[in-house]
Amino acid sequence: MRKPFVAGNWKMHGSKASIESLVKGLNEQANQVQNVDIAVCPPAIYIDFVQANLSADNIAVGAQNVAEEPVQGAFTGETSVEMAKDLNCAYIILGHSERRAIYGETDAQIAEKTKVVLEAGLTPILCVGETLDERESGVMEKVIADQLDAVIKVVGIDAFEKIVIAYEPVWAIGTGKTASPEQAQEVHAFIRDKLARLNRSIAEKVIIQYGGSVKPDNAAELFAQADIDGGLIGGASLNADDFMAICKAAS
Ligand code: G2H
Repeated sequence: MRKPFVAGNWKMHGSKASIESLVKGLNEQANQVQNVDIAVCPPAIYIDFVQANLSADNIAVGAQNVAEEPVQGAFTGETSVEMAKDLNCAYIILGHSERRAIYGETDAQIAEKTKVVLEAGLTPILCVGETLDERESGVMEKVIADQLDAVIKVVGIDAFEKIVIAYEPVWAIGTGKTASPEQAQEVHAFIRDKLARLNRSIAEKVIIQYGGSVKPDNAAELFAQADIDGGLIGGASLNADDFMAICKAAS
């Protein structure tokens, strides 16, 4: 019922040369993947270059973050959602754990960014997830519920019809450790149940991606879980063969 969605989060990786070759690989293989929504999220400075080189019409482009200020202004170093829209981005990753942990983004800021992205007509990919400490001390569900509640408070539950959620356990990000399919499924079901208490039909439709060391050899098992609707892929999205293998595993 839900169409799987796989997005590549390139983080702060790449050069014109490496991106040209990565996009060439994606163009060559994209037609092998059916019935999966696909996006790539390059560093902002390369978005236009990716758009110029990407010929695969089943791959959308997104950004990894935007400012809370939607349009323009004196905000040195920031990128607005209107700028991302101007470059034909369809998605914006928000609240990635690296934004939360390294740049101090708060639940309230992420909620505000979600609002401006929705108002611009783009789709937020809202990241939530717990640290290892939080998991081990038994507050995992509370942490994830608080991250979701902050956004629900600002945009309302109905807006989740237009939001993609990415569950990314912080301890599994870029570490080579993946949540087991059962561990991931348990949290995905928790997220869907939480939303269902507010609006069952939206909860059934919302796409919940899994992110955290997804690779070609573990993707199929993760995506086979009932509440896992695709993935947000970091390291493995920098290799066209690996990323396309993961996209195929979602179909
Ligand atoms: C988690 C993920 C992509 P990786 O951050 O957002 O990265 O697949 O490298 O763990």
